[in-house]
Amino acid sequence: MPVARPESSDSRVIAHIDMDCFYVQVEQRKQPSLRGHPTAVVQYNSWKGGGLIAVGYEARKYGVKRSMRGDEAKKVCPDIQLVQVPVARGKADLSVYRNAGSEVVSILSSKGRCERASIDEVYLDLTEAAETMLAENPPERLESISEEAHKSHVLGLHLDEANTRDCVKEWFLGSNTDHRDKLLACGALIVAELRLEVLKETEFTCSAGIAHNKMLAKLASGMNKPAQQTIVPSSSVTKLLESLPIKKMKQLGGKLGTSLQTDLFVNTVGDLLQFSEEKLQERYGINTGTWLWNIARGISGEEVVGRLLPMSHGSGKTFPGRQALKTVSSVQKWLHELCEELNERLLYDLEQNKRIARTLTLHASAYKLNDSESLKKFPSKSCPLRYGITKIQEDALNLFHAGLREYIGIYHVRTKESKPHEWAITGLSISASKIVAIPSGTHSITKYFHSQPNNSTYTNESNDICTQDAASLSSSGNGSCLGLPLAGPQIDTSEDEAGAKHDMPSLDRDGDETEVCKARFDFHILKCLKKMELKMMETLMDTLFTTKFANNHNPTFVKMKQQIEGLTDEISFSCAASENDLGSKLIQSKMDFVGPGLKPEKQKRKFEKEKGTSSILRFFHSHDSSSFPEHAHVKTVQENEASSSDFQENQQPMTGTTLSRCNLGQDDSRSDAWSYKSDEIDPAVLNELPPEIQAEVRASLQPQKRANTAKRGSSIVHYFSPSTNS
Ligand code: DCP
Repeated sequence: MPVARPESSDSRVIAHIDMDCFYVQVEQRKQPSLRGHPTAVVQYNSWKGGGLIAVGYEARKYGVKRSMRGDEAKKVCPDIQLVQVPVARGKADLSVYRNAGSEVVSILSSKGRCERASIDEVYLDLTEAAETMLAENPPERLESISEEAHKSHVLGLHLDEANTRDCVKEWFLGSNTDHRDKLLACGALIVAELRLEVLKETEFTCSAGIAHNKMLAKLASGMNKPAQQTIVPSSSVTKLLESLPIKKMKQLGGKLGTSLQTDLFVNTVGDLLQFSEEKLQERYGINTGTWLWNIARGISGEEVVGRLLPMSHGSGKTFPGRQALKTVSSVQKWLHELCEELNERLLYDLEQNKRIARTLTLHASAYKLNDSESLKKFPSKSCPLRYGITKIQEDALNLFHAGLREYIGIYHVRTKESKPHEWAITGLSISASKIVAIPSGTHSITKYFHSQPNNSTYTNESNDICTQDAASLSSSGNGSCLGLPLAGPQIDTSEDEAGAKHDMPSLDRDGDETEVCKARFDFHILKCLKKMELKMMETLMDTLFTTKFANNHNPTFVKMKQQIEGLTDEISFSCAASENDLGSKLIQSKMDFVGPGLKPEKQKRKFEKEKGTSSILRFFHSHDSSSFPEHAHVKTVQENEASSSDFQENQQPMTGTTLSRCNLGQDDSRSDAWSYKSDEIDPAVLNELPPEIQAEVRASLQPQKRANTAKRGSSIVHYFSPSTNS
């Protein structure tokens, strides 16, 4: 099967720049007395001198390695200076390194498309700059090359030991080299200059690889460190890959590399040459097979993506050994800390770069005690990101609960405090992704919102939290308006790509923004409740079809089917209408719900609740229990109890018609027809619901735990139930 294959005669000029022992250099710049001394940076945890995370080159000469602990490093190098990584909120604070990396990026990005690949690595596409140099000022016309370029390593060059410098100079200036080599030579001259500039401006040294693609450039940048650069002419590629251990290749360090070693007896990248593309595709799939075939030949079409800023922000912490977290309250405490850091970075990004993140994700690692399934991974959970520290903390905790429910099963969670050692969390991280720029040319968020349709319909209300300047939100602030409202900003990366510095967003403190924020918030809630309704209608329909009376000759079945279809249409229509008419319609509906004497928060909740449930309520209003077929009945509390011995607490008898057991089934086994799985529901929808509702919906939608679910008194059922809709 043909797959687009990148040109093997690639003429791009790509550089990979990697900072040398980066954290150590940052610490040495902070404390110049450390310069020239063997130095390492250790994690804040001081057990056995702390784990080494960066080792300076002077210390490496003594055999100090990153895997060592401080005490061990002291043994092999008694003079070593161990510097602790900065700590904030009880965890490593990497902001000083991150900011130092940004300094470097802003220098490197001056010469071509720049991709920040990690905290201390950058790819540059220098093709245009190299072509221009070759056209206007080719190396062969130069009389000499810079000292830094002179020190370059040119792979495949047959160096005469005595005249290495002459050989390199000849390669750069020689007029007989091929066109692609000349382009690389231009690229290498540019990179040498850039590295010197980085040194001058930041005091950091870096190493570089210059090649015709990212893969080769990355390989080369690590070959001669520190403070050197390596060039990969295309004629040297076969030899380079011939002896390169397969696991050293990017993306082959894991399972795929192991499979190549054990299944195909491939030990070096060059060994892959013996396999046809078809054979590799057969074994590893079309794309991977072709990718392997290409890398064996040094071919890679991967582009340098113009990106100076990180694609996501994250804050995490590990809790090894006895530090593992075993209670929800300890998890909550740490989540609060992690969220505070994340929040600071989000606000900084907003201020500095006018960017907003849209997705919040929680990752955790965990283990279960006394459980044969303990290899099960703790599921990662995401939801739309709402700005404001309290919102982020609240959402993070909800995500954790959602993950925990899935990880150990909902009923165990319910009894969590009575069985504190059932699970243990060994790592927690919270990240913000899907980061987009507020459109360029928009100098303030207010103006951005003003430019959205219908903004003129919003009225002023100056005492809302949303009137806070986003730029001035502190870590304890409540910028809840900023996340939800930003529906669909157009991404414009032109400013970023050019490396231009953004103005600080200057938010006007006028009430319009408040109203826009609120209206969009309400719209968002409405939309997600509508989506819930649609899902529930689907479920009702599915359930209806599983009943005994599900045939088109049964008038009850036909009537109910029509009603569900009617309601579904109505919901769909109202969804579309509200989407098309965000603004006055929403504000008006909201105002309609505002009752005298209610506090704004309560008013909002009331509004959200009533708006979201109306159709479903109507459905249940129109179907009291007597309208169901005779054999459709509610399972009794006693029956439920018989099947729920593991759930003893927080239970109340189930009363009345419940949504979680909408009881269209005709006997006990059929009443299990409610088989909706929580993972079939768009998590984005669930996660946007008020937390108490989310919990109940998730609980209600666990098919295997149905019996237990039905017994809870304060359930989603009651929320939607006509009798408890207050
Ligand atoms: N780092 C870390 N934990 C790790 C690996 C790295 O905290 N397990 C940090 C410290 C490093 C920085 O990331 O300084 C960059 O990592 P590199 O792997 O690029 O290594 P160095 O820059 O330290 O050294 P080198 O010169 O070999 O690239």
